[in-house]
Amino acid sequence: MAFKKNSAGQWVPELPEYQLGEAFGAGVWNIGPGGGRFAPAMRPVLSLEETLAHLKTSGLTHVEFHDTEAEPADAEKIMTAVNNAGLKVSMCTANLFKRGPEFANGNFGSEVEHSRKESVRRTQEYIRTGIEIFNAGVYVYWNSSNGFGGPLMVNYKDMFQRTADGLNEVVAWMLKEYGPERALPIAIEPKPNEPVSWGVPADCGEALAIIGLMEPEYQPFVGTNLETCHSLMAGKRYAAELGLAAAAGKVFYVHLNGGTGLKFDEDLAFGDNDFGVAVETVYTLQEVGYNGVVAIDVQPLNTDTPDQQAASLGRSIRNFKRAQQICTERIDAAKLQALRSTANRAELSEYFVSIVSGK
Ligand SMILES: [Mn+2]
Repeated sequence: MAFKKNSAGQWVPELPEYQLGEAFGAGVWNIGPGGGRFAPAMRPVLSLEETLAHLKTSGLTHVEFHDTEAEPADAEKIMTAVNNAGLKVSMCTANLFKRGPEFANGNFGSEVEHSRKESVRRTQEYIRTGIEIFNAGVYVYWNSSNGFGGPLMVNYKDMFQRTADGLNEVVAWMLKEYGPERALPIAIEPKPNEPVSWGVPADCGEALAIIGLMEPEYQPFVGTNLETCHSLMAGKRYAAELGLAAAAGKVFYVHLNGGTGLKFDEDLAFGDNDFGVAVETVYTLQEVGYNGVVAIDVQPLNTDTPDQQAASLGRSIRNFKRAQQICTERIDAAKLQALRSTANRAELSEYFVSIVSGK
């Protein structure tokens, strides 16, 4: 994983190329005991080896880490366990939200200088780990605490520019240390709220706008990691968000899951709640030519038992493959495009439901 120059002389990421549906990734945080403010813990805490074994048997090929779960100092030992489990690291990400009190003020865009500096330092440290030890495919910057909580709590103009400047600083350092040939693609994962009331960037458009505020020479090294549930929370249609990122050449990675509307980050299994959305998502990934790892960011259900640690992940993969089979067997691309080009919305709706229902 790194960057190469295209025919126009621009740096573009060399994403790992798989057949869509061949490589699936998930975080070590996607299984575990559960529990929280409103739910009891239902499952035992697993060792790293047990976690990796569950991921492998559930159909995952790749694993993801926060620096809080896989500290840079432990990374070599953890990589041995990953190799032993027959997995690869597709993504790593620094925790810029819960790691310490400095991140309660936000991260790259914070008004507090110490928070900004720590964000850059932690990000650089984990990009180094991703390149030198994990051989990761992508580094994700989830906005998390970046944003604001209420009226005039930040200078809005400065907050957006500072977020871009933090990314500038990270990319400048990365290129100096490793050069474009070894640089780790950085994917911004937007989310409109939770943990902060107003997350920045909130959606794909804001993520692309922040990339547009970066120094032109650094922009090619930053793209997006769009998540289904985050898009829903922002009132957006996930597949359309994917289309926007693809039009800008910025689909560096994806996080699939499910939700039920303008609510909280439910992280439901992909396809469980709205299978039509799953079919649309898989078809859109095909249309935009996504060939990277399909990463799934879902949580177990509150009632899942100890032997169902990874049930949501396994079901997400099966739902993805079900949707993929439907796309292959039932969608006639030429017919779909003909209906689109005549703007026949009645026939388009009839066609889509017949595809999903098989009737
Ligand atoms: Mn989520």
